[in-house]
Amino acid sequence: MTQLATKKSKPILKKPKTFEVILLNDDYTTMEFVVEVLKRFFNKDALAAETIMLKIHIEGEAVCGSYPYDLAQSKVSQVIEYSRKNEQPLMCVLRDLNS
Ligand code: TYC
Repeated sequence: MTQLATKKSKPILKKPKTFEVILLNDDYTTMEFVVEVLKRFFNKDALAAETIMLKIHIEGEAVCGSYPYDLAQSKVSQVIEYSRKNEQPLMCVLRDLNS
């Protein structure tokens, strides 16, 4: 059987879009609570959580992680819901890095 030579097309590999999840500083949320959030929702160890919390406290914000859209959005919702349940005004937002 004769085999036709077919030109292999180059696979189109799209870079997965990622979205940064950012925590914002405020004057009322306790430092302990922010450290707990970083460990619980962003899987940070104690040292990383403390370092990120202090960065937010000093600089106003910090990136806690980068995820595909659905996961990033779900982290934002979970952090805000958990904060309100614990009577903390902590704010968490998404940043779109793709444009
Ligand atoms: N600035 C807060 C305080 O002095 C601590 C804090 C840190 C709040 C990080 C929010 O995302 C935050 N109690």
